[in-house]
Amino acid sequence: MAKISDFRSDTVTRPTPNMRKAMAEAVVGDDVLGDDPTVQELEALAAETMGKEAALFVPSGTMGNSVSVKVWTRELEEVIIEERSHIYNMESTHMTFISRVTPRPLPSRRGAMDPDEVERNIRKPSVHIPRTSLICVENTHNNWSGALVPMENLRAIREIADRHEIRIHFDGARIFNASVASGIPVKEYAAIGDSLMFCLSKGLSAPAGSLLVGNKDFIDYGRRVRKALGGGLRQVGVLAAPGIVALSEMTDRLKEDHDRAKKLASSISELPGIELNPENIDTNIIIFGFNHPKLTIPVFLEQLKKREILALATRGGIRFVTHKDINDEDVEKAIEAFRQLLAS
Ligand code: TLP
Repeated sequence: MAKISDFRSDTVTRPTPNMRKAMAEAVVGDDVLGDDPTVQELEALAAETMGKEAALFVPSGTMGNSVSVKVWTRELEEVIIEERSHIYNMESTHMTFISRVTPRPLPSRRGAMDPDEVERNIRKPSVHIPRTSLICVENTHNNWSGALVPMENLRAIREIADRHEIRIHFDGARIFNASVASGIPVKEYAAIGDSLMFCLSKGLSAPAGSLLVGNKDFIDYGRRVRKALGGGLRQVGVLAAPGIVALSEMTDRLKEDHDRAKKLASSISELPGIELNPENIDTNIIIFGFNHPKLTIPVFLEQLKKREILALATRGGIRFVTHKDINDEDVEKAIEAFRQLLAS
């Protein structure tokens, strides 16, 4: 059987042989009772890597973001958030559903909100008006085609947050992609946020899990919120063990994914129907508009599927993501399929 080239997301990555081995050999205990040494090792490694006091292992990125918003906010408060962000668009409305706060979405330049506009939108409470208590940032920015948000922009927003005594939560699901693309250490990104969430289960290829990092009080309260949301797991060292492998062995190779995404983007950008500036591809996500005289998006995706190439329709276009289980041959196969299908 021909290999399926699965470009739908970096979440489809399978665990490596070293991860499988680590899972089989993990020393475990009941983590809700604080007894799992492998989870403790992963949390210590995560806190150390990000330069924060403490860390919490959570089942998913969505739960990490939900816990963070819940810890930093109260009812009758508001959260400033970029309008295409994952938290606002793709996490089933947990801001209102769990935290009971209103999002205040702001536009951006490829994920970078204008700091002056952020400041103008900070609201002091009155009988009519909620208090702004949190700003959320995201880097790399998924729905902006994996854009790298500039460090100067994040620092400017941090400065405003400090001036107004507002917290920042950083959705760093792909923070290692950001670090590899920019050369800026993850600790510097983590310093922007009072809390940061990052995922083990995307480009780093672990089967599940994300980490929250922050100060000890944030993590202690976050642990209680995680339990309340049903995220306290028992012998979960079997999932923390591949997470340790992910952090120790899988971060440097992300550059390969970025190079392949750039190759794919520059090879297809001139083809009829493709609306894509390859210069906007900073990391491993390619989102392009599709406007072909003969093919619709669903028909094009179906044609690709017949050639064992999977991708996703996304708002306004199509998304291709490169990752560990996509190699040069998959990229060549996709380029060839684009050429044949779009020329015809
Ligand atoms: N993103 C997923 C889907 O939800 C679209 C993907 O395939 O890219 N923050 C960011 C920036 C994310 O991209 C994601 C997942 C999450 C948070 C949530 O992580 P999970 O899926 O672990 O809940």
